[in-house]
Amino acid sequence: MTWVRRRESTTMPRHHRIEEASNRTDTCNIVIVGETGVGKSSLVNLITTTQTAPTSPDSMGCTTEPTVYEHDVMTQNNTVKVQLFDTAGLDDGSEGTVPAMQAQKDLKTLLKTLKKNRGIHLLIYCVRGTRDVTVLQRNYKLMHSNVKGKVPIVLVVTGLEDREPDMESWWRNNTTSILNLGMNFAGHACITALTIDPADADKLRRRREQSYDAVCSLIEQHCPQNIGTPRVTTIRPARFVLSSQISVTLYAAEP
Ligand SMILES: Nc1nc2c(ncn2[C@@H]2O[C@H](COP(=O)(O)OP(=O)(O)OP(=O)(O)O)[C@@H](O)[C@H]2O)c(=O)[nH]1
Ligand SMILES: [Mg+2]
Repeated sequence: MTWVRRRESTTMPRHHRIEEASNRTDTCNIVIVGETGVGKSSLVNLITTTQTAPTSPDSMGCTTEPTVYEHDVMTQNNTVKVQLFDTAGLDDGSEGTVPAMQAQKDLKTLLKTLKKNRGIHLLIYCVRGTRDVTVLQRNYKLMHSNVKGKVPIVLVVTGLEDREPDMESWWRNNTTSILNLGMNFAGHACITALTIDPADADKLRRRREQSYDAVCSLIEQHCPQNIGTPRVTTIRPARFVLSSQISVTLYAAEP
């Protein structure tokens, strides 16, 4: 498996890096969108089984500009080469690190750049399971108006590590409200994106594993299967148990 974070470059302006990524013909382009602090960057780390995307509990906003992460997602039947576009939180207000208007403008520019080049294959709307569903409508409308039904939008609900009887019960309890609010998702995953450490209980580990599988399955279902070929095919690693060692291995594989 190879893992590459697009590195910051002092010589190439940011829009060129996104432009370059948007021109790649061999990847599935996935854009992750949502409010500040809902777990967008943690979701990147869940998918890539690394801690490379910076995360923070700070309500002021951690991700300040669109950042692209390249990864081979291994599913049960396939390997899908993806570019994950992590974005700034949409609801920072005017006080946050990235004011709401700027975050919306950056998102619009990113989506436009991708559309003009190789396209967007999947939009992930990342939300926190503790929030009332009525507040999800505003950003859903924003995303929908940007892609006009041409790109599947899937919902990823984070923060469900303690949800009983299971994480999926969030969806069962909220499906009707979501439909009544006019939100139509092509798929969903109810997850925890919490980082696991060796001292965590088995239940949390299992839920994190389920979360990984659910998100990879969403990607497999919604990304075209015939984009490019995997760089290297490996046996799925023993994730979470040896996460720090795996990070080292992944970085060692960087070209
Ligand atoms: N309990 C819990 N915490 C989570 C989960 N996912 C993320 N977090 C925590 O929430 C905080 C914010 O996570 P980030 O991944 O930085 O959120 P973000 O959406 O990228 O935030 P911005 O970049 O600021 O927009 C961090 O402290 C994470 O550890 C989850 O599923 N459950
Ligand atoms: Mg972030």
